[in-house]
Amino acid sequence: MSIQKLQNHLIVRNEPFIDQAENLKPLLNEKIVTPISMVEIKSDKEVIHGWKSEFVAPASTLDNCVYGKGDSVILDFGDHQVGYLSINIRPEGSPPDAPLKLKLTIGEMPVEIAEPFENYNGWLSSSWLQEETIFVDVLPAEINLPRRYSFRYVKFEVMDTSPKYRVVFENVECRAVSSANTNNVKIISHQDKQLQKMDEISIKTLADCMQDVFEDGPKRDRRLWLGDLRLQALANYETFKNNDLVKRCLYLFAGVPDDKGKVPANVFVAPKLIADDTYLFDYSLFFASTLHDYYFATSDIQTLQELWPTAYKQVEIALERLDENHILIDTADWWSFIDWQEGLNKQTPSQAILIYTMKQVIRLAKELNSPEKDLLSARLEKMETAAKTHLWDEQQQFFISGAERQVSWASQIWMVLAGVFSKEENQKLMDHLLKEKPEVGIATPYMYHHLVEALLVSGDKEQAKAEMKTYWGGMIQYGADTFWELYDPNNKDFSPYGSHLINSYCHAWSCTPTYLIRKYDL
Ligand code: RAM
Repeated sequence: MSIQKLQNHLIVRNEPFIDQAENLKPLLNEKIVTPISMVEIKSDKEVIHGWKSEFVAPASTLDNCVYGKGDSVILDFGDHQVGYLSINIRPEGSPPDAPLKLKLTIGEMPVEIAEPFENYNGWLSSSWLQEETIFVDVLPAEINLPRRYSFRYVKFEVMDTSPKYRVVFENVECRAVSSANTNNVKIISHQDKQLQKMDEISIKTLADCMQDVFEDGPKRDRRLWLGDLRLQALANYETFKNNDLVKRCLYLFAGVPDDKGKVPANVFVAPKLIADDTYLFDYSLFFASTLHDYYFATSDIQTLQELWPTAYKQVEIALERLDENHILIDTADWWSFIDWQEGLNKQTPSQAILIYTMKQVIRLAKELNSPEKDLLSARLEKMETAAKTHLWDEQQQFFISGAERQVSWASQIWMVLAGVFSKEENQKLMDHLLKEKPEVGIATPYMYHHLVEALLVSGDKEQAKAEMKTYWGGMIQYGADTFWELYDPNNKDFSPYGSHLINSYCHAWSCTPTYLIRKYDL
């Protein structure tokens, strides 16, 4: 995998939109959380990554423990937290005649505590791995760590005190933060306990990702990605209903298009709003899709009117990639995300996403009574026919993608969601997919979400539930407190980044079971 790095990246800032986003900045709710126990991390081949935590003592006994050079303790907060850590440290013995050197390792999963970060060799920056080494000159001390962490476990390792004193840790606390409106969530009590649990964990996942913006992962990348936003917004309408946060995020993207009008795949919000120099064909289109969903969830016509030109522009730019047959041109140098699946050809799933988005944009154009609706409908018809003519392999009964005529799960799933076939034909295609299981499969919960939704729109509720139970249910079985960025039931160490240490274990695009359960009444 390579990364996009653009030179001469021109951004046309829309200050009124940026101000609008600023006005919608949420207040963060705070909650003080304390650890529940001291644990050990033990090797166990049966569990995910080969590490599990084991209870040692209640956390209330921590202030009876004295730690000297080479000693360590691991605290378990009992659940996933996003927030700021503070600790009181008291010396014991002679007056402290040297600074305390303390190392902290902070992890969402036992593996992050057990495997040394020095051994990390993935291609994303190791600076995402959560650790600190602090030197404390004066004791006793109250330490307030400046960074926000995403974690369940914290390890304290005393690197050195002096031969004359040791230390005691007291009042370890996390000031947990989230902008989620928990009061708005309707409690459901599902007869199926597994679905009930899935719903709860999804909601927790979404809440922990809801900060100043909808972050993709509070551990990594801690930023607003369009593909993640679209799914978070859908889950949000069914739960927290923090609709202004969706609106804020839409204005953030609309505030920093490039000189052609294209919105970036993700933005940074500090030190000020900055568009990343990463553009993804599908993610830019999802601006329009997210606006569509927002409008139909809120009826906020004013926002629709203001953001319509930005949404329409994304479709216009996407349409420029069509060849004379109304099929997307597939070149080696274009970027569409779709999934982290190795070797996945993006042409057909991207064509499907364009069709999917155009249908939503046409719906919006009708709401606005905009003249573009007829033009869009005409283009859409041609693209759908083209997909059935050039991308459908009658013999294999599958959509193919790219010059290699690749049959992937992503192509079938997105074509079903795009609705190019009738419901019955879609059902047949999904059955065929699940039976034949083409080799180019699914790598992320993001694509799994689309698999489940494709089953639901083609009318197979039971199969949809079964897939959710093996997939998100699998994460629960391995002790997930929040749903993960990556999970491959057949390769538990999977990471597209070269190491599972850097994976995020509370990730936006994995929060959708609550949407699927509530929206489709599962
Ligand atoms: C990864 C993250 C993020 C996603 C992008 C495309 O960096 O998982 O959530 O949207 O990929």
